[in-house]
Amino acid sequence: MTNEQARILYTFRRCPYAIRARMAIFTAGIDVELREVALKNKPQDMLDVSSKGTVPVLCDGTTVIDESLDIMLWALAINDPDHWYFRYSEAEKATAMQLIDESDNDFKRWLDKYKYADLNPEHAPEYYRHMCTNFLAKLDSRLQKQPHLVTPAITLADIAIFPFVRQFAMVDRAWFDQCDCKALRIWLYALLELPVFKRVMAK
Ligand SMILES: N[C@@H](CCC(=O)N[C@@H](CS)C(=O)NCC(=O)O)C(=O)O
Repeated sequence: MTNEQARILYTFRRCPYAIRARMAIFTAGIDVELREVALKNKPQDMLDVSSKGTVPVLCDGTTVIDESLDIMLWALAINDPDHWYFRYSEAEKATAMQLIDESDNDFKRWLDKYKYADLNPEHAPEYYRHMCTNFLAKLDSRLQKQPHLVTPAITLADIAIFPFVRQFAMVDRAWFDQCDCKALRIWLYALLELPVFKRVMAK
């Protein structure tokens, strides 16, 4: 994409994928025109550029990026002032990508079941919550050793994963606030205070 072309980001404010993409775009200082999408009534111009019909989608008329992690990497390749990605060693990069992959796939599947436990009556909500905690305990044990997931400072992995942990916490905040994952709680609540997160979530 060239800097001269108008960029559009199709987004949905509460979508964790869109949140992480927007945080990277905002941190990189890239101008985009935000188009808030109703997921039940997706605009045809968005479907014309990306037929899979998920948000976020970034496009500039010629190039389309319709995976949130790719949007983050694209933005940080342009400008990474807080060193979220380009200071990773090869080993850290591999760790980050493995954690994000686990979050986006296995954890996200259980999270959806936990969030919508009433639509998944084969098991009790506590079962789905327990399945989510397998991944959360792994994060917590990393966070007991250092304040962020891959390095002591915030990096891509933290930003890519915390919007999903936020969703988990929101299902039953009272349970989350007293669960064993204390380091995870401290990490999440600190990230929720980030100015870039507040900026992205502002109406
Ligand atoms: N792998 C995609 C997943 C994006 C995704 O699933 N977004 C949800 C909203 S949070 C969506 O658009 N779902 C389509 C729908 O609900 O119709 C990404 O990382 O961008």
